[in-house]
Amino acid sequence: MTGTAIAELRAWEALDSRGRPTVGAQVLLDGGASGRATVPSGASTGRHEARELRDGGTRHGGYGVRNAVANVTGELAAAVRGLDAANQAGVDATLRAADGTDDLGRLGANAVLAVSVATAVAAAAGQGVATYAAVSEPGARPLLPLPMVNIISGGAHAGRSLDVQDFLAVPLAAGSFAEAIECCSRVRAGTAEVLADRGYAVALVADEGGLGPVLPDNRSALDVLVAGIERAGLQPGTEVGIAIDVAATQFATGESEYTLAAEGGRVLDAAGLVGELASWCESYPIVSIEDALAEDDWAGWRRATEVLAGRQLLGDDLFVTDPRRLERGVDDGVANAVLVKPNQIGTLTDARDVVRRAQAAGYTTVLSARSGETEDDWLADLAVGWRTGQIKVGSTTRSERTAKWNRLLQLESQLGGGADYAGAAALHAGREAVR
Ligand code: 2PG
Ligand code: MG
Repeated sequence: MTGTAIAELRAWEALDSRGRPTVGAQVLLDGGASGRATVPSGASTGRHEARELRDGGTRHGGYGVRNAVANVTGELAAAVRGLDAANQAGVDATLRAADGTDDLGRLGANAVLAVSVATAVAAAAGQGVATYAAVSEPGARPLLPLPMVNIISGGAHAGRSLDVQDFLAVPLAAGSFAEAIECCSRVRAGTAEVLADRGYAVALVADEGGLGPVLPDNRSALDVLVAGIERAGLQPGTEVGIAIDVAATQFATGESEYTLAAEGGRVLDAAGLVGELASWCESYPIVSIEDALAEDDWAGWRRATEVLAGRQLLGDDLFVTDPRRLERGVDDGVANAVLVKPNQIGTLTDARDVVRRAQAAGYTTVLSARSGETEDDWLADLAVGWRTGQIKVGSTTRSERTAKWNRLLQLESQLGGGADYAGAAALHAGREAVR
């Protein structure tokens, strides 16, 4: 009896923020402590992501997760019962072995991740420490991340009203996480005012709480965001930068061919798309570009890395939190930053490994929620404990988004001088080392 040995697993079908089923799991330890977790789900998913198990059929339009739930209480429980929850790597390796497939598609990446996260939460409870502390390296200082906050949404999160999926605010001048969130909240309010003045509807929000106006083209969204920053009384470029998630996989219409449906079906090759992005960078204070090219357009990505250098070039669908794809990127000099989504790879140990490898290679790291989320806040603890430096969880509205911001606000307030705030330096951290 260690007190942190896994005694029992429970699981249930929960709902995510899109109203679709997701897996909830609870890990109970022999000492009486327990931890629970619900897992997120993406909409603009990459082809190389770990595979969620969905039931199919008519229940919940085929999105049910009863089989994944049964796998938690069945095969996965049998595999991890008796293991020490405080040995996350040991539990995660056992979960992976129990599934036996590369993409965790047999028992479901949703089932595996729910157990992996609930194990971390339970281990923290069993040791009487907060989750951020339990997941951090011994002696490492907690680091509050620089947030990038969704202001305007397009793509798969907003009925494809725009081709680019996310237009985000990056608070460059804030001295604390609380100041950073206040700044972004003001930008969102300012942008909503600008849109309302111009006759756009702002009452309905997109999947991640961002505004989802049907604007004439992608540049107009950048114009509106700059106007929103100014309306908030802030200076674009010095106080607030812009990040975009192009999510180009979503509008790739061939190998290295991209069709901007929201711009009258304009077709671009990789060089054309990179040129378009470069021209946006000349007109707007863009500090970070995610998924500039599609997930398998390595040649286009190489070009983007050269042409758009000087900015954070963030791989999401490109790397899918997979150490092997990251390795290829580092070897080929592709991108300079990694978006880290635990459910893309399926276990906390693998996701954390990607953070470590990225940072060792001089790549910056942005921990990210999914467009389908729950009110759970474990992601905030991972950002602080793992010292990712940056976080992206959507906008400052909708409770599944504010749950994460609120946990970070709580941690900053409680930790006081016992934690650092990453600030805008996180956009460049480590990169100088490899230049
Ligand atoms: C992304 C995410 C989060 P989804 O593309 O970065 O914004 O979206 O979860 O739908 O993949
Ligand atoms: Mg993305």
